Formats: sequence, C-alpha cells, structure tokens
Amino acid sequence: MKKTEKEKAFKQEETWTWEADNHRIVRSIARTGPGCHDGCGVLLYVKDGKLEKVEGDPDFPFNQGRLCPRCLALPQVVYHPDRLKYPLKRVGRRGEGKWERITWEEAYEAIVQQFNEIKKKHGPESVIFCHGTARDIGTYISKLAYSFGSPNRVCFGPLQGHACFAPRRTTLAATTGGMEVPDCAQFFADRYENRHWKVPECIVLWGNNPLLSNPDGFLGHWLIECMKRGTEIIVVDPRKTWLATRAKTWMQIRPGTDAALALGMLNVIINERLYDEEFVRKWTHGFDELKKRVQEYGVEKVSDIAWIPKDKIVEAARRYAASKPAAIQFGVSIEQTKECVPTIHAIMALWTVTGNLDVPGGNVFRSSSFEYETTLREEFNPVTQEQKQKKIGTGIYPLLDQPYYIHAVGSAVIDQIWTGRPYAIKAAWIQGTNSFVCGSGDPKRVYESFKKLDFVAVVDLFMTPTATAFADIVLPAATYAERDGVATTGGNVSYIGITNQAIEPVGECKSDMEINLELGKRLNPEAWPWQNVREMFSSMLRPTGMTFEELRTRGFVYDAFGYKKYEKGLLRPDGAPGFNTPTGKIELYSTVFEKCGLDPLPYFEEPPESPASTPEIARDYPLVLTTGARTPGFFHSEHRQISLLRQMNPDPVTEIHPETAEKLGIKDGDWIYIESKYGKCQQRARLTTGIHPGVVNSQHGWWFPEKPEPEPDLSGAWLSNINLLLPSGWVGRSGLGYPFKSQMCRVYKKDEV
Ligand SMILES: Nc1nc2c(c(=O)[nH]1)N[C@H]1C(S)=C(S)[C@@H](COP(=O)(O)OP(=O)(O)OC[C@H]3O[C@@H](n4cnc5c(=O)[nH]c(N)nc54)[C@H](O)[C@@H]3O)O[C@H]1N2
Ligand SMILES: Nc1nc2c(c(=O)[nH]1)N[C@H]1C(S)=C(S)[C@@H](COP(=O)(O)OP(=O)(O)OC[C@H]3O[C@@H](n4cnc5c(=O)[nH]c(N)nc54)[C@H](O)[C@@H]3O)O[C@H]1N2
Ligand SMILES: [Mo]
Repeated sequence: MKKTEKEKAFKQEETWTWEADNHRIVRSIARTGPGCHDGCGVLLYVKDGKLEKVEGDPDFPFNQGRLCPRCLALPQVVYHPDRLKYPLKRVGRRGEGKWERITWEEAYEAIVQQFNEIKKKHGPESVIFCHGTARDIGTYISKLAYSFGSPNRVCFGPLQGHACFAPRRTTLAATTGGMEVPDCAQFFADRYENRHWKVPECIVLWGNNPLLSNPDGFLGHWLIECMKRGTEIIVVDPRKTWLATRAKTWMQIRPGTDAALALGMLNVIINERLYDEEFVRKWTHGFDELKKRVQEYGVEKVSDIAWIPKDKIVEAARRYAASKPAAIQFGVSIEQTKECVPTIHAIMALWTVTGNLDVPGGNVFRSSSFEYETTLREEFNPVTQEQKQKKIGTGIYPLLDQPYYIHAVGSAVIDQIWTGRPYAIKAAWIQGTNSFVCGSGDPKRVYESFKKLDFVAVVDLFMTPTATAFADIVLPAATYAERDGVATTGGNVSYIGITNQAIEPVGECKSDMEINLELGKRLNPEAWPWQNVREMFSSMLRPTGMTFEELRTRGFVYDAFGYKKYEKGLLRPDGAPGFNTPTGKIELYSTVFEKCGLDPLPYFEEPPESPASTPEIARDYPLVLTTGARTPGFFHSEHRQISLLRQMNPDPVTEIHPETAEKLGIKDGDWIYIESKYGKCQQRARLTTGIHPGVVNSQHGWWFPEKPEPEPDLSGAWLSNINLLLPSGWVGRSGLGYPFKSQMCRVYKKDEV
C-alpha cells in the first residue's frame, strides 16, 4: 500500500459533540439509511434523547452546510409509526403480510439454521446476498457473503445490465485503468480556495441532473459554486432542466442516442484539429483507428439520429474543445441504454483527446490510497479461488470476468433461479433493496423468481412490497442518526469520516453493520474476529493509521491528491509512468475489449426498440419513453410514507409536452396509462413544454404504503410501476447496460379504457 500523506482535518480542536441552545449537538456524516449517495456533514440536534432537527455542517468541506430535503425530514423518518422496530417472522403464507415479533436471537438462529442447511446440501454459493445502490453497507454485505463461502453478491442497482455506475467503472477501468470524475475541487479540504485547483471553463452535464440527484458523491452545489466562479455549462438532456435553462448550449437529445452525439462531437474535434496533439501522441493508443471510426459519424447524420440541430453539435464540440480546462459529468442516463459501454468509451475519448485528463479542473483520476474497503474485503475474506469461479454468470460475458467487476451477473441470477444450472439458488439475503418495485425491468419475472426461493431474509427500515412478497424473516435497520459508522462516499471524493450515533435506536433496531457482524460471527466466527462494530471499524481504518476513536475526534481526513499522476508513475502498480492498462496508455482502441470479443472502438447502436430501429412498433407505440429522472424528495422507492416529502410529489407523474397531450385529449393532472408492448401502468400527466414533444418521462419506484399490504395489492406495487413496461433480456453485448431510459410507449387517458 502506498503511504498516504494525511491532510489536516478541519477544525480539529472541536470535539464531535457539545451542548448548545438546550440541545445536545452531534456532528456527524449523513449516510444511509435512509438511502443516499452522498456523505454530507450534518449537525444533529437532540433534546431529551430525541432527534429534533438536522442542519448542514458549515465546516464540512463536502457540502459546506448545504442539505437536501431528505436529511431535513430525517426526524419524521426516524419516528415514523411504520418503522420496522423488531425482528419479525412470517406466520401466514408468503405475501399474506402476517408477522410475529421474535427476538434477535431467534431471528439469527433461524437464519443460521437455514443458511447452514442449504450450504450443507447445495453449497454456500446457493445463497445469494443482495443489496441496492450505494449504501455504505456494501462492504459488509460482501464480507458476509464471502465469509459464508458464497461468491454471489448481487446488486439490484439496477439488476439487469447492472446499468448504474458499474458500466462506467468497468469501461473506464478497462480503457484508462482507473476512474475519472470531473474536478470541482472536491479532493481538497480547502475546496475552491486550493491553489492547485482551476475553475473549469466549461462543464458538460450529460444525461445527468446533479442539482436533484447529487449522484455518487457528486454534490450539485459544487456545480453552482463553479458557475459562480465563471464556469459555462453545456447540457445534454431531453428535458429542459434548471441547468438546461442556464446552459450556453442545451442539446435536447433523443433518449438513447448519446453515443452518436459523442462520436459526432469527436468527428468535429478531430477533423477540425481541435485536439491536443502532444497528449494524443504521447499518451494514447489507437488514435488513428478512432479517427477512422468517427468519419462514420458526420454531423449531419448524427443530427438526424439524435434530433439535435447540426449547428448546436458543432458549437458544443468547439466550445468544449476550446475551453481549458473543461470537464464532463455524465449521469446514469448514459448507462441506462443497452450499448452503453461504447458511449462511455466515446465520452472518455472526448476528455482524453482534448487534453483534459487529470489536469486541474478537468476529468481527474480520483485518488484511492485509502484502501479501507479492500482491507476489509480482501484481508478477512476466505472465499477461495474455486468458489470465486462459481460466481453466477462467470464465463457468459468475458468483460465481467475481469477483476474490476466483483458482482454476480444480475440477468444470469434470475435465469439461474429458473434453470437451476449450473447449480440451484435456494436462498437470498436482501439488505437495502426493494428489488422488484424499483431495481429491475420486468418486475413480474423478478417477483416470480424470488418466490421460488426456499428462504429469504430482508433487512430494511420499513416493510416493503419486497419484504411482504418474499421474506421469511424481516430485520429492522437503524437510520444513520441511530448508529456509528465509517463514512465513505461513492465515486467522486475521497475523504473518510465518522458517522456518530446521536440517539438510541427506536424499538430494537440495529445498524446494518451490527447485524452483519452478529450474523457473520455466528456463520464464520474466524472471519469476524471483532467484539463490536467499533473494533471492526478500527480494522477497516488501518490504512489511515487511526482507530475509530482517533478519527472521531478529527471528524474526517482527506486523502492526498495531485494531478498528472500518470507522469509521476502514481497510477500503475509497477510505479512506471503511464496508465494502468495493457498498453500503458489511454486505450482509445481497447485491447481489453478486443480480448473480450467486443468492438475495440466506440460505436452507436440504436436502442432495441426505437423510432429508427423498429418503425413497425413505433406505429402503435409512437412516443419515446425515458424513466426515472430523479426527484428531490424521494430516493428511488423510498420515502413514500414520509408526509413532508410525499407532499412535494404526492402522485406518480409522467411528463408530456402540451401539444402531444392535446392531440391525445389529455389534460394536466389526468390519470393516464403508459403502455408498451410488454405492460402498462398508471400515472398522472404533467404537461410541460420542458420536454420534447416526441418523448415522455415517467417516474420510477412507485408503490403506495397507504394501500393494503397483503397480496394481490402488495401496497400498490403493480399500479404505477413503470418497469412493467420493460422486458428482460435487453442487456448490452458486454453484459452491462439496459434501456431504462429508451423504450417505446403510448399514453392514453385512464377513463377511456
Ligand atoms: N425505471 C427505472 N428504474 C430504475 C431506475 C431508473 O432510472 N428508471 N434507476 C435504477 C437505479 S440507477 C438504481 S441504483 C436502482 C435502485 O434500486 P434499489 O437500490 O433497490 O432502490 P430502492 O427501491 O430504494 O431500495 C432501497 C431499499 O432499501 C431500504 N434502505 C435504505 N437505506 C437502507 C439502509 O441503510 N439499510 C437497509 N438495510 N435498508 C435501507 C429502503 O427502505 C428501500 O426499501 O433502481 C433502478 N431502477
Ligand atoms: N433525490 C434522489 N437522488 C438520487 C436518486 C434518487 O432516487 N432520488 N438516485 C440515485 C441514483 S442510484 C443514481 S444512479 C443517480 C442518478 O442521477 P442522474 O445521473 O442525475 O440520473 P437521472 O436523474 O435519472 O437522469 C438525469 C437526466 O438525464 C435525462 N435523460 C433521460 N434520458 C436521457 C437520455 O437518453 N440521454 C440523455 N443525455 N439524458 C437523458 C433526464 O431527463 C434527467 O434530467 O441519482 C442518485 N440520486
Ligand atoms: Mo443508481
């Protein structure tokens, strides 16, 4: 491990808790639960043992006092009457919603007995360990799986094509040897004041709306801070977002055609010689091949494909190439198309050929010398090579057999539950995912699949349709205010800090980490040698040289960070200059893709169903459907029972252009059906000129906690679930990518049926 130079923590002299204004104030870092992608500094105000309010911590560099409505509403989440408070055992049939309170000991005993019996009969790989998106519990779930002997950690975020974050992680690891993110000074504790950082002259927001989504540790406020300092923005989005209205160039793209646009922009930049010749010569592999490939994507053709006027594409390409430095922040919309790997490859080529790679204010390799997660995962995980080979999906997609993809292959999991080949799947541990309501297309198939399992345990904050439908045992998880933790964030920043417990958990809730540790100790005590979670956290923190208690008094530390790491030999394990790829260069022509039987160069392919690829389907289903654009009050399927947040968005909403709506006789607020070849659901129409007339945008993750829990209702899980319109099997050639954001549909008023 590389030695890290620890930066001075901010306000070291302060402790983490103090008394003021008749309250005990606890400084902490917000992590899940409830679900969140970030790690904002918070001040938790406690009176008489009760959490009264949450405020942003102005001294925490990550968010500098800003908070989103979900943290502000945290007291309502914590004390909500529907919170799960005790371990529960199913007493009726699965789906009947009949539960009996049991003790933790009884719950653990039941799980241990079932898991061990399955292990004895079928092997440990027959138990799968499922989680959702970016909760800071993934590490512990991996450990639980691996220490049990199962290689099958399954991510429901989202299941098919693993179309969230994994595509960019995998594509960038394969072609650049790392993970690049836009530089908004997030790697420095003194942020925008840091003298090494430069304000990006231009940032491209591509299929990403960070003001609402703050995805993977990229806080939308950073963008505003950059804009205040002069950054111009370019937005690529079929919807007129707040950012689109402030953009120098807004390209209202047809969903699912981003690869064509990226290749068209490369065409302009390369043919007009707007690229950085020296960087390209020294540090890239396959430029000539790329140059040849982009000739197939002339601006005129791209304009037809992507529904963007020609001059806008040219203007955006020139503006981006002329801005020094410039950064690209792309979102999940890029990954939620079938062939998303070549799109990411093309976007990476943009920041590479323009010389914006690993420079201040460009797209930089995030630092990762804090190897805390790996410490926990590798050092104490006795899963053998032989077991690793049994990871579900091994051998189907060569790219996913690379070491940087650690999950079981989602689509293969569902298939294997049905076929029982190469081995049977018998049980699931589900921690932090509401699987068929949210994380997957074709939810009926997921529902029917999980029904086939012999035993399912669920850990959640609330009873969900997933728990009702499948669970034999349900365990109540604590919110972040009720527990300690090590706060790490997703992709964009590298600090480590401490989440401090402020209040006693409600009922008998326990933290996810505590649950994993206690269950882990019962399944494989050697792999879980710690007496309590703090000891476990201290083990994890070893690379920082600090214990949990020591880090707590500092609050957080930032990793050392520098630019142009490739010149200094900091990116390769052998310490040589260059990049951690087979050629040591940035692979515009990917030797890894070639080895995996994939096209080594970026390309565009139409979505499986689109006005261009299936005009016959477009006759009956004429509108392009994009789904799931994030809303500020909800995190996926969560928070529907939290009135402060639900009142911001009381019903599921589909956005339609007024001209399109008028032709269909639909008025603002009407209940409508949205229907594809595969299924339909109901939502309310919201008329807005902020969407392309040929496109509709529907919300995802909807269920209704106020509706009856027992089947068939399952708290309304089938009423407004937009994923019913999406089939399985549309995974990209690489095994990554799935068209959540590009389907064909029709809409009509509900009362016409
Ligand atoms: N149509 C459509 N579908 C999509 C998307 C889209 O854009 N369009 N987006 C996809 C994406 S990108 C993703 S990542 C997936 C997400 O899919 P999931 O990760 O499955 O998201 P949720 O449905 O919110 O499930 C989270 C569950 O975990 C619980 N939970 C929250 N915090 C904690 C915690 O700390 N501990 C425990 N034990 N439980 C917790 C919540 O109460 C909730 O029930 O959805 C995907 N689905
Ligand atoms: N409040 C809240 N925050 C969240 C989440 C949440 O559920 N709620 N979910 C978290 C998760 S798991 C994720 S992955 C991130 C995702 O966060 P983002 O990456 O920001 O993704 P979205 O909000 O789904 O979509 C971003 C924008 O892409 C546009 N778009 C739709 N289709 C296309 C297309 O085909 N091409 C292009 N170029 N643009 C398109 C949408 O109109 C939208 O404005 O958010 C995270 N943050
Ligand atoms: Mo996601």
